[in-house]
Amino acid sequence: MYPIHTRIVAAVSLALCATLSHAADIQIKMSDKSQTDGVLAFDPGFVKANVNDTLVFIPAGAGHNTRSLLTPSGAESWKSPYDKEFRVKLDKEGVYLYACEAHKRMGMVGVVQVGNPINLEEAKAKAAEESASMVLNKDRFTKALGQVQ
Ligand SMILES: [Cu+2]
Repeated sequence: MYPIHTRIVAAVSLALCATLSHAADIQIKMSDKSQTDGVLAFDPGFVKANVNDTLVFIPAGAGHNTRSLLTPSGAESWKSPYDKEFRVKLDKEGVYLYACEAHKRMGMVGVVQVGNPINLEEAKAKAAEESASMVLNKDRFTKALGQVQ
């Protein structure tokens, strides 16, 4: 028989695993060319997530990063190093906009919806402002935001 404290630790670990198993990792590739969306793209460019899920940005080409452009009230902004896998925990509901800093003007941007899109109007306004300075893929934000529901 294991000592009592070992059994308690095991029981607590098990309970913790059961809780955490509801949270998912959602992979987003930072691509030179996406299968579905053309050159210089986050793939997928739109994801719908639940609170406590984690985005995992994965380099699938060189010279990309991810930086938030808009996050819901109370959520932390982020800025990743270039060419590194990067994780973003989503702990507030709402709409998130982000871009690759090197290729924002080429429309290398993405949208995440977490739970209810409580700040959708604000996100649309910010997306329109950012899209105005893009020279390529100008409709990416509009297309991604069109999938919010
Ligand atoms: Cu890039």
